[in-house]
Amino acid sequence: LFRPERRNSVGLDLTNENTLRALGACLTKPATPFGEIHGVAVLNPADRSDVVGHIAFATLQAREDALARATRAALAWAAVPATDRARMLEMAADMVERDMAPLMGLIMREAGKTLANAVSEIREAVDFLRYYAAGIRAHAADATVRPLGVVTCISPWNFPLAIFLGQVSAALAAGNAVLAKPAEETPLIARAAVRILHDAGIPHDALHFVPGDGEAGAHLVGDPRVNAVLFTGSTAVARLIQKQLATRLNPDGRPVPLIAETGGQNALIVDSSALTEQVVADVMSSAFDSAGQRCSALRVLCLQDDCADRVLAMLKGAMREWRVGNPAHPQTDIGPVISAEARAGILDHVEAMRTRGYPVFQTDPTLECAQGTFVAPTLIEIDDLNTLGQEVFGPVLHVVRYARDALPALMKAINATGYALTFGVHSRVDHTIETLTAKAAAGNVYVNRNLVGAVVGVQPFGGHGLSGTGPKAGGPLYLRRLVAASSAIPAELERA
Ligand code: TXE
Repeated sequence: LFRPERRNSVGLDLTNENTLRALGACLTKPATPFGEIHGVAVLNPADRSDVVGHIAFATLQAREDALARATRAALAWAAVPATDRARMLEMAADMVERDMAPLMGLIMREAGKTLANAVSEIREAVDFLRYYAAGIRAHAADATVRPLGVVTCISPWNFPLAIFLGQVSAALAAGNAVLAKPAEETPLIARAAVRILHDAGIPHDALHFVPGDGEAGAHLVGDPRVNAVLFTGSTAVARLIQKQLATRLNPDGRPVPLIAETGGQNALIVDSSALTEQVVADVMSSAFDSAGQRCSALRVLCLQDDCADRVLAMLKGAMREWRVGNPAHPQTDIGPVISAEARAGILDHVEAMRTRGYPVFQTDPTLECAQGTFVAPTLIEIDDLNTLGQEVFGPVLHVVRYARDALPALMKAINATGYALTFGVHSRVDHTIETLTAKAAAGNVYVNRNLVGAVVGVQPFGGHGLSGTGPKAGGPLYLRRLVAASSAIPAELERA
């Protein structure tokens, strides 16, 4: 019940020999790494001896060239009819689907994702491409929809294909020239995505691949030729970007738009009427899937005191069942965290909490984990949400018990973290569900199910406060923020 392969919806039959053979070919360590041997080596987080490929970071001069060329190309790209832009993005979606197996292998090796996670990420990427293509096609006849100019896209490593392509495809669909800076941890999958977009017809001058670190990101944000920034990553960097853009105006007189999607201290409230098995299955996937490296992931599980022992006993059993290990093994449930630094930060937090006297429960990783940056699923019992502090981006779940009459105070404390991304409630009492969901500040609220991210076109995703700013990804307002004159987009979409 609690293991993902028994309930995954990716449609891959892991008992089918042909499927496994095709996957095996993608995951085997090749004799020579992916791409040319030039630049910095990118290592597989599950096995640091596996060099996935090399990347040459863009120099200052290369970034300046990209800025100049994108600025010159912006007008020409804006003049390409929206239907043609849409067609190119749809062709790219077809190509991503065609290249699913090698892309999957690359995501698994570069980002340490499991098979199920890699497949669902590719599906999400394809959905983003088609969704924004359809979005701009719907306004193709409207000449008042004018692009902004040059858009910088800065993406993270935790969805190295889906978030990267989501940002880039939206900016391109809206007719903007794009500077795409992927996370330094996952540049190879981004490079593969950019090649696909170029092969699908997007001109090289309209889409520039600019790999680099935070300094490169700051350069691409700070340049006055940049007319909008799309960012997903940490709250701290989002703040820096906000400051950089604070005093700038676009030629249309409006502030330079920033769409930022950052982290969360996402909570789930479980009352004693909830179905324990369902709660545990949802908690497992919300807190530990992708090794907890999702902005939507569950961080704080709030259990009503009279059901807490029952839920915790079953939860610990489920945690023991999940296999932590190399994603190349099809039975693996949890892969590594992205880097040694990330692992050290997560373990420091766990040790600090242990030292402060909070009970810690942790499962044992398998032996193969010695090769990579793994963290076993961890549960920390706390007594107060004030002890939480900053988001811990890994498979670490905090648990707090509450008494029924303390529910309003608990909801207040959840909102008071300042983050507002996802929130969930598990209950079979309508009144409880209605009261809590009405009070939750979170951008995305879930009832009797797991906490997840975007379902493109169905469940737009995003938060506010410390969790981000701007319209939700995969929703109708996202494109609107990327054009200068947006009055053409119907008001009913604004309210959607
Ligand atoms: O993020 P950074 P990191 C959170 C999570 C994680 C923490 C740190 O809590 O532990 O952030 O992760 C680029 N100007 N999330 O260090 O530094 C950087 O190169 C412009 C949540 O990876 O924010 C990368 O491309 N850009 C999360 C991107 O920003 C800058 C996903 C993200 O890096 C920059 C990832 C600067 N000054 C981390 N500094 C989510 N919301 O899902 C860095 N970058």
